[in-house]
Amino acid sequence: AMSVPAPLQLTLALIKPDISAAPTLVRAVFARLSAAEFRVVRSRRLTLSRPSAEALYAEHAGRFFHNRLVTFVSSGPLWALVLARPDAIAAWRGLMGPTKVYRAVYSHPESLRAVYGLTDTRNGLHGSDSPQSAAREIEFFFPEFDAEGWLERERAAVE
Ligand code: RTP
Ligand code: MG
Repeated sequence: AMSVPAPLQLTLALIKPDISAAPTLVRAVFARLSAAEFRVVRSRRLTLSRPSAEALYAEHAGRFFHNRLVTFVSSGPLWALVLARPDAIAAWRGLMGPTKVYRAVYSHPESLRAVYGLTDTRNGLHGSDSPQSAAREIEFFFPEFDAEGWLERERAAVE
């Protein structure tokens, strides 16, 4: 019997300034994500202004870490990536590991945050946490990219 592949999904990944400033680390992250069978559908390197970082993380306004988070993500270059894979949202969060680096180190020592994260804030990477946030964040970084059209064409191509 033929197995039915899970449908492709898109997610938005960020390589944060602690990693993006170091080309060797960026290459290591790209090697890990391609080994995990993610496809990089769109990518751009950019530096966010502080107001843009505040807009990106508006959901965390009022949290105790909001100011240090916004300061950090606008402090240097980012890589923004649209990643495609079956179950991409959960798979990318799994590859990143837990938010807090000390947890990542103890419970998921192979995860990207365990290997490359520095602190709870400077944890190297971001991944969308739901289909809704993936759509919002893809639009935020790639307003010209037609995510639904891309998925439709990919699905049609495998049928
Ligand atoms: P992300 O949004 O970056 O993928 O991370 P996440 O869902 O795992 O974590 P979230 O709760 O959404 O937090 C967003 C980012 O805020 C920073 N943070 N710092 N205790 C702290 O200092 C603290 N807690 C969170 C991290 O950069 C986290 O990824
Ligand atoms: Mg989050």
